Amino acid sequence: MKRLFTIAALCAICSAGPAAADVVLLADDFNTETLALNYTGFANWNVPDGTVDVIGPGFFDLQPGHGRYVDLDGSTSNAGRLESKTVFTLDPGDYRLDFLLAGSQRGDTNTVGVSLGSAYTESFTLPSAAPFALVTRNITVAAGTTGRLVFDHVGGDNLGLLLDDVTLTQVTGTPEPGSLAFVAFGAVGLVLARRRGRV
Ligand SMILES: [Ca+2]
Ligand SMILES: [Ca+2]
Repeated sequence: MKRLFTIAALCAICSAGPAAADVVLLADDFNTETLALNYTGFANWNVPDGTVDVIGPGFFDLQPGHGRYVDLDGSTSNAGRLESKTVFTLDPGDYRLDFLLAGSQRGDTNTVGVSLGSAYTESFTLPSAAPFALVTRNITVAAGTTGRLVFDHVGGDNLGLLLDDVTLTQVTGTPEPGSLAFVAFGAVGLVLARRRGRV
């Protein structure tokens, strides 16, 4: 009978509503944007300075296999500033920024400044041949602030770093329901094993 109660308790844990999980504040693979030079029609981004290009299959596809993506130095000899339309409210806590960045693939070394309000700023310099590689940064916000996510490319020779798959996540630190169930399973298994040992 006791075992039935234990199993019932376990099932209650398994079927409990989902715990608060990480919150995706922005996720963009650029695949629904239009292939175009000096593009400004982004769903999630403004280009308040310089220009950027959206390239991909059939249109200057410098890194095949990633759908559409952004050349951060467009075609007006004035490198672009790609700025999230959203001004994020950053409460104290942990955040994670992920994006793919590649070299220009056209023979030059390039630099982009990446920032999230006053919470984070970093400069990336990549050689021409660097393929798309994932950049992940864990950002801890100590005092609440607000800000846009910005990719601000340096220079202006129409050959820029390539950007794709940008994701900004608020990390809640709350365990996923699956991991809770896993812990519960372990505990119940231990209890049952001990009981069997006594019998
Ligand atoms: Ca893409
Ligand atoms: Ca360049």
